[in-house]
Amino acid sequence: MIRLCGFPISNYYNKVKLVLLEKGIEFEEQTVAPGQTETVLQFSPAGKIPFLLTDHGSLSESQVILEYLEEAFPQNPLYPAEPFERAKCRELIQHFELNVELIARRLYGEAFFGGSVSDETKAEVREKIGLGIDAFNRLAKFSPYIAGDRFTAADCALWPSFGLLSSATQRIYGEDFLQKVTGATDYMSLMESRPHIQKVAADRAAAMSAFFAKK
Ligand SMILES: N[C@@H](CCC(=O)N[C@@H](CS)C(=O)NCC(=O)O)C(=O)O
Repeated sequence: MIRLCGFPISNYYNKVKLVLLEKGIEFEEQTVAPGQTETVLQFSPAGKIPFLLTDHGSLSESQVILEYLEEAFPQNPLYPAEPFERAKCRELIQHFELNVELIARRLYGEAFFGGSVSDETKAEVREKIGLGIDAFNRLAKFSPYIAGDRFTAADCALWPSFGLLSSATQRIYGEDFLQKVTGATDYMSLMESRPHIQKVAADRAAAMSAFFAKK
């Protein structure tokens, strides 16, 4: 049995959850908050979520989990069959996560969690996200999916981050940086018509209401 641990407000959690749903893998969800506690560290050595519990042991890092799921459960493949196309699909994920999502994440403390971010950081992040999005625009196809005419792991990985990029930049800069991603508006509408995206979005909305009600 596969158990997905973490919480549904996390884009990386939702990335793995979408893959599990799209591939039709049976799984359970367990709410676990990230943290430097032995309860988490024994399964996820940096204290981050998501992590996976499998019959063979635990696995951390969402992209590693995606690769594992694709190999262990070949049904409903989420990567192209041809090696170069597979690599291009991974290239999209890596570019966006490293050069946009990880940079935008520096805003999340102020955008979502009541913290504050310095003006210097905001200016630096604005510039770097701009460069990251320019790079991503050179690669992304949106025809109609991120990697081309098939729904792939790139859609599972990046759709959850697109929403966060959009809300965080609107809150911090009063400007929606997702609009700078060419084709993103039509893409988001297309994604919303998919049942598993709808499920992940509904679970995320419920988790967010519960999370912010507690604060
Ligand atoms: N590279 C990791 C990133 C996971 C990550 O940053 N998760 C966040 C939640 S979205 C977290 O656990 N943050 C707590 C922390 O950084 O200590 C992955 O892909 O799984």
